[in-house]
Amino acid sequence: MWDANVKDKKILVIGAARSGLAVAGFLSQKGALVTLTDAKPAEKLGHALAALQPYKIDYILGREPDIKPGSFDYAVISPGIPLNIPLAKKIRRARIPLTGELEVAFRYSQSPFVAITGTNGKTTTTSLTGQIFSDAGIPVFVGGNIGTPLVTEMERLTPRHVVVAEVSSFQLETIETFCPKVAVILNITPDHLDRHKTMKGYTDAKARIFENQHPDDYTVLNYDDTRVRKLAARSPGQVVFFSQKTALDRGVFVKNGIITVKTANDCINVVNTADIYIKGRHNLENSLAATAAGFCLGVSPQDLAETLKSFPGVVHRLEFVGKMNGVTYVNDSKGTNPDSTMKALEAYDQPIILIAGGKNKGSDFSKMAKLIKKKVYALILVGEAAPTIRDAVEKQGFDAIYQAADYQEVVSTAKRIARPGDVVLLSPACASWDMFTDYEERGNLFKQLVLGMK
Ligand code: UMA
Repeated sequence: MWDANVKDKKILVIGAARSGLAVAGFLSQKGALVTLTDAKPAEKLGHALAALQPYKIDYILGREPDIKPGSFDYAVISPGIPLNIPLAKKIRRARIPLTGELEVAFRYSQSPFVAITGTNGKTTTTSLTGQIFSDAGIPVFVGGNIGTPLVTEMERLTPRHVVVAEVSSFQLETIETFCPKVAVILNITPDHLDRHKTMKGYTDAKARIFENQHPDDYTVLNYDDTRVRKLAARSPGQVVFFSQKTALDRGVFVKNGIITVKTANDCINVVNTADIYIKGRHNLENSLAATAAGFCLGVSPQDLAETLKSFPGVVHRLEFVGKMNGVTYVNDSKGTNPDSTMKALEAYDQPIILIAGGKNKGSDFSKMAKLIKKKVYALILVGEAAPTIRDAVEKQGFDAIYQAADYQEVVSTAKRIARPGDVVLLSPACASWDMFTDYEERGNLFKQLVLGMK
């Protein structure tokens, strides 16, 4: 069991990137004796470690630390590192408690958490929910899987703040007491099966978001997603469903084109769906979830409506990059699984030139291939998963396929084949880790190359 007083405790932090660097600095500042380890040697970590110069930290880089019972009091593992690596196994065998930065942040927080998970839409819903609180005059901190580690900010925040945290299945795997006031699950479709192995494993990891809740906490669940709906029975909190399709007895739903909140005593119209700034079916799902989260914590229907009408969306998610020679370029680098890419394809009526490929996470591309056959004019493949996606689309009789070696070639090919009126859509259906540090680096390079064409 993690003790918040870490003075003189020996703590091993595993992974020296965003999450690990933040937690190492934080714990060192609290008087812990921190050892930071990473599989990469120092020279491959570049300037990353410079941020930790003010702290007294031991480094074990490019090799594994020796683990014996008692070598460390605790270990904190970064979310991207699978829990079945030999080092993690040794830590468990030595009975050293192993946790993650999300749990550490929660232990030091005085603020209620709104935690948002799901396969797709997490980032948009997290940003939108943060905006809802901020516009309503409630001090808010937005972080987590969205890219900003939570731990460093926790002690600055007061009980009046709300922490809106995007949480991933990876982060949830290492929680212990994490208990959000509001837990949101948007949807669950196949993703990260290379790590979780089965849909059951993946769903169970997501369901951990509400496992420590109490009866006065809220679990916001998507009624339209059967897998998510079924989780209601497992939640110790008050379940609040949201739905695009069904007028619920209680919950948040669309009726006659209006987002409606129905409670035991009231039925409130929040906003006409046509007036919501971010468009598309998937964004309506995100808007319903954010409305439910805001409503649970007392945001008024008027304030909810104002934000829904003005929130412009997030970068790397169906982000308009520019229009050149009549061709629209869209960056959806955050489309890192087939379901997400299918949602992006559904958002356009024009002919699409789709850029896909990257690191495959064990996904099945057959359903996406059917939609590609229906909606895509040309497919540009790049990265490790290119042959697998090619196989899937060829099985559907689709052959307008171009192969690119890198993103320079991706963009030059798109430019060469695009016709006025086409949409060039980067929505890779894969992680970026075969060629980039993360999807942001991939999206930024794409935007830079596209804008460089001007
Ligand atoms: N490493 C080892 N040993 C290993 C494997 C990796 O030491 O066996 C080291 C690497 O050399 C590297 C570090 O671990 O230095 C990487 O750790 P990390 O992958 O956890 O990356 P961080 O930069 O710390 O980012 C993590 C999240 N990354 C992942 O979950 C993969 C970020 O989510 C998150 O924003 C950040 O913490 C802050 O909370 C990114 C993500 O892609 C956006 N998330 C996945 C997704 O959204 O699909 C889950």
